[in-house]
Amino acid sequence: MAINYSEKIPNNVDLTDDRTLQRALEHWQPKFLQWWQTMGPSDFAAADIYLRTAVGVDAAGWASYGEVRMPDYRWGIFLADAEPARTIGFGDHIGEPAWQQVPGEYRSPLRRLIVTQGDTEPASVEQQRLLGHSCPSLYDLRNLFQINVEEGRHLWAMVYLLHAYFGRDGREEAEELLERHSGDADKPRILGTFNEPVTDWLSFFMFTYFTDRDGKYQLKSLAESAFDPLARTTRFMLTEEAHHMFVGETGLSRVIKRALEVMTELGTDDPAAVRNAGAIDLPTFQRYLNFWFSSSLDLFGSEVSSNAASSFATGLKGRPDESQYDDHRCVDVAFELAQPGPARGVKIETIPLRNAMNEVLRTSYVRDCELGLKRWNRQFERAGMAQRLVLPSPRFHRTIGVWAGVHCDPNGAIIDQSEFRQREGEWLPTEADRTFVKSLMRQVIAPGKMAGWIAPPERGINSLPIDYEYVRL
Ligand code: BYC
Repeated sequence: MAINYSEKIPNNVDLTDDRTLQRALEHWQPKFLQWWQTMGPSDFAAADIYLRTAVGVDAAGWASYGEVRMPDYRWGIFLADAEPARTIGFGDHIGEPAWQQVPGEYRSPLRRLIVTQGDTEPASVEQQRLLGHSCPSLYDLRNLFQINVEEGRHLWAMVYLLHAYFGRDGREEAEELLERHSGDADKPRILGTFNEPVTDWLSFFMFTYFTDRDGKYQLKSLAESAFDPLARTTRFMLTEEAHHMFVGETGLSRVIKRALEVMTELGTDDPAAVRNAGAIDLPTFQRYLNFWFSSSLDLFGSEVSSNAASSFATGLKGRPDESQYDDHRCVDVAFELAQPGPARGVKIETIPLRNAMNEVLRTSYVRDCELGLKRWNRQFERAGMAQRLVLPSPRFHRTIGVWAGVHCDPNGAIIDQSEFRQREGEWLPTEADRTFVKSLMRQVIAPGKMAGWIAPPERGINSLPIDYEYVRL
C-alpha cells in the first residue's frame, strides 16, 4: 500500500479506518514534537536539509529526496507489505499462522521487547543532539540529521505497535519512551550503551558502525517474529538502518585515510606527530574502537539467558535470517559455551542452545563487524603500512553476561584487576584522548570543505557533488 502523506500522521496502515487509534496517536504526536524540540538536534530547526523521505515501502519508495526542515519531517507509520498466509518459522509454534493479534499469554514479554527496542531510538537522538555544532562538513551534518529523523521514525514504529496492540499499558509505555533520557541519573535509557555520551564525531562514527549494527541484528531477529505487525515494521526499519551503518563504515574509513595521508606526508607513524598535524592517530582510533565494540557486545544480553530461550520457544524473536538454519526448533540441542574458569582459565560448559540464543546472535554480529576491519586494514596495506586494526576479544571490557567484571586483556587473557587498571589506558580511551579528540571538533560548514582530521567522502548524496549545499543554514 502507498504511504498517505495527506494525513496528519502519514501511514500505510489505514489509520483513518480506526478513529480510536488515530486519536490516541494524534494525542501522542505533540508530545513527540515537544520531545524533538527539547531533546532532539539542538539549534538546526530552521535549516533546510537535503533529506530522503520514504514514499513507499518497496525499494523504489526511497527515491524521494528534497529540502526539508527537521521539525516538518513527516514521521509516520510504515509497515513492509504483508506476506500472504505467512506462517511462524521457528520455535514451538512453527508452521502455525503468524499472529495478527497478541496472544494473551505472551503479552508481557512481547511488550518488553518492543519497549526495549523503542527505547534505543530516541536514546540515540538524545546522545547525538549536540554533534551538529562540531560537524566536519555539510555532507556529514546532513547524514547526521538523516539518521536522527529516521531514528525518530523508528520510535514511531514501536509506538504504533504499543498503541495499536497493547491498550492502556501500551499508551503508558509510549509516554515513558519520551520520559527516560540518555544518561539521566534518575530515569536513564534501558540499555547501557544508550547512556554513553556521543559528544564527538569519532564516537558517532563508531556508534553508527558498531551500535547501529546491533540494531541490524536485533531488527533482523524481530523481523522473524511470529507477531506479524512487529515482523513487518522491523523489515521496513532495516532498510533505513543500512544507511546508518554506511555512515559509520565510510566515516571511519575517511578518518583512517586522513591519518594515513598525514603519516605519509610526515614519514612517521609517531602518534604525537600525527596528532600535532591535526589527524587522529591509530592507537587512539583503536581505543575508541575497543570501547564501542565491547559496549555494543553487551547489547546482546547474557550468554546464558532464559529470556532468550523463551523468546525463541514462543516465537517472539528468532535468529537473523532464520532460513539459513536447518533446525528451527532447537530442542535438545547442546551449545558449548566458554566461561571464566578456575585459576584464570576458561571452562567449557554445555548449555541448551535455546538458552544460548543471545550468544548465537553475538557471534554472527562479531563476524559482520570483522568485515569492516578487513576493509580498513586494506587501506593500511595499500599505503604500505604495517599497522593493523583488530577487534578485541569478546571477553574484553564486558559489563553484561558471564565475562562481566572479569578483567581480561584485549586478547581475552584473564588478568589481575591491578594489571588491568595499570594498562587500561593502552586499551580504552583516556581523558587525554577524549580531550584531544574534542579539540579537533570544530564546525566546518563551507560547502565542500572538510575538517582536517577526515578525508572527503568518495561521492556525494544521490549523485550530487560533494560540495553541494546539503544543509542551508
Ligand atoms: N544494558 O537475559 P538477559 C538499535 C538486561 S539497537 C542494560 O541477559 P535478554 C539502535 C535485560 O534487559 C537494538 N541492561 O538478556 C542502534 C534484562 O533486564 P530485565 C535494540 C541489559 O533479555 C543504534 C536483564 O539484563 N533492540 O536498534 O535475553 C541507534 C537480563 O537479561 C543489557 C533490542 O535490544 C544491557 N546491555 O536480552 C538506534 C531488541 N543487556 O528485563 C537504535 C529487543 C541485557 O530483567 N531487546 N540487559 O529488567 C531484546 O531482545 C533483549 O531485551 C536484549 C537483552 C537482547 C536487549
